[in-house]
Amino acid sequence: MMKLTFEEEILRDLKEQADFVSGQRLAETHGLSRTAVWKRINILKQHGYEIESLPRRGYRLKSVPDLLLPAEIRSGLNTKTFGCRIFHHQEIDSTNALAKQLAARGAAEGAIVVAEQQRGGVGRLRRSWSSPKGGIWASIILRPLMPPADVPKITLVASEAVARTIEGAIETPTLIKWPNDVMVSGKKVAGILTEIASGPDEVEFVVLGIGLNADFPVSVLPAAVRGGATTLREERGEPIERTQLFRQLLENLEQDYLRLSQGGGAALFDNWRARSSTLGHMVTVATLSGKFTGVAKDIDSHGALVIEIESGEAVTVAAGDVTHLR
Ligand code: BT5
Repeated sequence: MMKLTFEEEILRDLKEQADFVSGQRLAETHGLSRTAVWKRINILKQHGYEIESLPRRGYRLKSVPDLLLPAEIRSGLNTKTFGCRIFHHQEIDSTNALAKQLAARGAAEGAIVVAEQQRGGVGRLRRSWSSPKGGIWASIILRPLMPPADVPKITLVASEAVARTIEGAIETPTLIKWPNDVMVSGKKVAGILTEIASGPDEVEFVVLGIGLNADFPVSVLPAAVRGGATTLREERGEPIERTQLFRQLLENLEQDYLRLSQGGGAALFDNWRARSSTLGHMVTVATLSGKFTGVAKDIDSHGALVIEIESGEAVTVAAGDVTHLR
């Protein structure tokens, strides 16, 4: 378990107690002055927690905001480094952009940027990613000890972890369209954008960006995107509690990332294959060097897609957009 900040500890105490908790008691428990407790309570209030205070009785938590606040995510989070620091923003251009800046300035592995909304969310090839309120828009800083050529494996493994988490939450089969589109009922519910900073032989850092359409109706997405997209709320027909989902996501992601780092890639790739909606199908893949049509046969050890084209020849594509033909 991660070390909690004083605010997080005070919050935990308030949550455990339906009634008022005295400032004196909070001060004694945490070795703080009563003024220091009061300051922390004010910080919590600024974050949107509704806390009642009464002279002589102390403090009582009235409500917790429906936000992906660090204190909410970190309480009960069972990870080693994922979430060691969480930078939360109400609104941001792109969590990946900020995470890259933080990583370049030395932020530790496992530090996360998360936002309630993005103004300029990005997808692959600089496409735009719609990021309204109610989603989970997050970027995790990684410092993997692997050659740059192996980084695509992280994306692949992460897409399986995202899909598994979603399937657990909504109890609906969740598949992956190569390389990393997470799909429910044939529609995209989550996407992943991995960005890398590296020298020729080693990785400086990786930013793993995850966009998950969680708790909003599809109708808030732009018309051009709506047809091919879905959200967890839409699929389940009721609101989705994001904090618990995000914690589960971080736990699953970290577990697989550590397994991959320790040489467990083969088994993780098998999990990906089992969830793939692409393998075995006739597909067209649009790549920067042209289009290929054929049967998607497998992924290679780097996660590239192997297609058998009409001539019977096998073509391997490292990146591209897949259309399923049948
Ligand atoms: C992706 O790109 O799927 C990667 C998306 C990664 C977004 C996360 S959010 C946190 C982090 N910060 C960022 O700025 N980005 C990452 P790609 O495969 O290129 O898919 C992009 C295409 O998906 C767009 O061209 C649209 O057609 C469609 N799209 C856009 N927004 C969508 C949404 N919310 N849900 C489903 N599809 C969407």
